[in-house]
Amino acid sequence: MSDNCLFCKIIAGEIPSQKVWEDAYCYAFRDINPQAPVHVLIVPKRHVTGLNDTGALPDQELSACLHAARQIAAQEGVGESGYRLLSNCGPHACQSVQHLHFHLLGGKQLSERMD
Ligand code: DGP
Repeated sequence: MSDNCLFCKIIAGEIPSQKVWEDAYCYAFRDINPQAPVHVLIVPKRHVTGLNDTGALPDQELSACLHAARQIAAQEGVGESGYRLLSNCGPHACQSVQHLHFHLLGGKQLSERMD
């Protein structure tokens, strides 16, 4: 856990969240500002700042987030209709929380554009 990290506090239960998934390595909860009918944030429990910092995350813990995404998509009913999984890294991508997280978006037709 990193002091003053919002997502570490959410994982620890110090800040409330709408949990949708938890396993040994990752935690997932609904985004406070949803951009789609399904908008879930999937975060590793270990604090790493973002995609540039995944060298500090054991492979098993990184892959756990991806396996969780597949299962959350099914749980949320978008596994077949489709969903997008993305992670913003750095200022040009508008990363606002410095704890690695994956946005899982679905439940509507998403734009073909990625920007
Ligand atoms: P990003 O911009 O990629 O760093 O995404 C951060 C996301 O975190 C953003 O979509 C809003 C969400 N968020 C920020 N603060 C909170 C919070 O306190 N609770 C929840 N559930 N989501 C939050």
